[in-house]
Amino acid sequence: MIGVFRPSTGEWFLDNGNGAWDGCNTDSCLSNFGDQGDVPIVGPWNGGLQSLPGVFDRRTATWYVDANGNSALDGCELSTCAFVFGQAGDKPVVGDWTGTGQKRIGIFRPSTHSWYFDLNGNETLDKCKRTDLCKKSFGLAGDIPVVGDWSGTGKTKIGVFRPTTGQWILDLNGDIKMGKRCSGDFCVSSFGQAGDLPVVGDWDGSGTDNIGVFRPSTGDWLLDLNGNGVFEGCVVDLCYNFGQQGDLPVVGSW
Ligand SMILES: [Ca+2]
Ligand SMILES: [Ca+2]
Ligand SMILES: [Ca+2]
Ligand SMILES: [Ca+2]
Repeated sequence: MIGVFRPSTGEWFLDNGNGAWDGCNTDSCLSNFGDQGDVPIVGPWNGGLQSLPGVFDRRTATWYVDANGNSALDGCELSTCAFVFGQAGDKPVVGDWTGTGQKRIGIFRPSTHSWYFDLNGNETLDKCKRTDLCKKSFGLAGDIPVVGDWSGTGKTKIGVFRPTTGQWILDLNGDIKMGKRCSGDFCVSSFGQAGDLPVVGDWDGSGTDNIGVFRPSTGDWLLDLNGNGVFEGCVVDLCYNFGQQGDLPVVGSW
C-alpha cells in the first residue's frame, strides 16, 4: 500500500489500499512524525509484520523509528527508538538482506557508491567482513537507492534509480554487483521522468516487487503492475493519485 510523508508539516497520509485519498477516517493520518529535510523510511520496527513510520535525518544519519508501534514518536532516546547508522549524505534502505524473514536497515553512500547492511539487526555498523555486510560500486553518486525482492526468493535485493535518465538497474541475481551489459540483472532504460521519485512494491501481490514512480508535481503514482519495466498506461499498468507537491512517497503494509 502507498502513502506519503509531508515534510513541511511532519504529517503522514497512508492509503487504505484503493490508491485514492479518502480522508483521515478511511485512510490513516499521523502527525508530528518527522521534520523538513527528513527522509521517510518505513519498517517493522516493533518486530511485527506491519510497516511502521520512521524518519532518517540526513544531516546526522540518525534514524527515528516508531519502535513501540503507536504511530507516535514518543519518549525517543538513543537506543530506544533513535540510532545512528551511516553518515551525513547517506540514503537509508530497509530490507530482508538474509532472506530469513527479518527486515534490517542499511544505507547507500552516494559519494563512494557503497552499500552498508546491518545483517545482525543491532542497528550498529559492525565489522563488514564478519558481522555486517559492506559492498562497493553499485550505483553512481546521483542515484537513488531502491530495494526489493526482484526475483521472489524472499531475500531483498538492491538497485538504483537514476533521476536524470529515468534508468533503473536492479540486482536481479542478488550478487550486489552490476552485471556486465546488465547480464543476470534487470535494467530498465527509462521508467519515470526527471523529478520523479522511485517507489517499489508488490503491486499485484505476486511475491515479487516491481518498480514505479511518484510524481511530486501532480501526486500521480505510475506503477509497473505487470513487472516488465515499461510503463504501458493506466489500463495495463497501475495509476494512482495520492499526495501533493512536496510530499515524499512511502510503500508498506499498514
Ligand atoms: Ca484511500
Ligand atoms: Ca550490525
Ligand atoms: Ca548483479
Ligand atoms: Ca508495465
